[in-house]
Amino acid sequence: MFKNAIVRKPCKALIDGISTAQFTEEGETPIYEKAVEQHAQYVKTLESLGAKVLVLDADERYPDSVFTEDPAVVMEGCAVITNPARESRNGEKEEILPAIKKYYSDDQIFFIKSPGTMEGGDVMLVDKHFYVGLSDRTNEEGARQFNEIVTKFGYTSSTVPVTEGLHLKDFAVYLSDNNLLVTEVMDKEPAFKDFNRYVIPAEELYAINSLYFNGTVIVPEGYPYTKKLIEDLGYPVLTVNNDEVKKIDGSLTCLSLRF
Ligand code: CIR
Repeated sequence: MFKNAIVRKPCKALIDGISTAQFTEEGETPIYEKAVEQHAQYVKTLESLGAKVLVLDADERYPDSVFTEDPAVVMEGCAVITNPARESRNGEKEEILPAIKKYYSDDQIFFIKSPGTMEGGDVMLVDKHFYVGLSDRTNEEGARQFNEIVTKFGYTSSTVPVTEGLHLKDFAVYLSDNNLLVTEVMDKEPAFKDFNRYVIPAEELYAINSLYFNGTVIVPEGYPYTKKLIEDLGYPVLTVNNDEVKKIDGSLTCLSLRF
């Protein structure tokens, strides 16, 4: 069960967030007011599922700071402050630290150090095993340091290549009970061969990043195939409109740290 979540309010500078238009048309920029409303809905949804949510103030210095999943990875017993690869995001690691310190003591907090890079969007936990995506944002050295840290706390980790875009969890997401949502490419990934894999069609790519939270799955609004598939698997489903951060490559898991 997740008891806590850490989120950060969207800032006005959100319109300058990094975007490869992975999920939208080139040139679309988020509308700040709408992003604020959608974010508040996201927080309410987590609260309705039993989370106590720490809502951090917007930070105008970091356009992408709404994506609290990336500058840290949290688990039972330990937190890892990552080293975001893009310069415009790297300082987010300092800004998330005080929030992490509210829940973890100094001897439970570890740091990925240069030349290692990592972002939480590349880190997928399945029971006590972490799959770490090697991507533009997370490198071998970051994954090596991460492995060294988490093994001390009873976890294991292995790496998976990310070849289709930003982060691992844009292309493979674990729900529970061995169920994994995947792209066609990730369906063929040897590391995932023993999962019950559900291929999400390209037109619903964005909905792969659905969020399993305390027995319920939160699905982005507007993806009927994925919603039905998850319902048919027996999960209660809630939907959240995430259209504004989608324009800057942000998905549902990106918006929180959960533990
Ligand atoms: C970025 O490019 O870093 C942001 N615009 C999107 C980050 C999304 N985060 C995530 O998938 N965990």
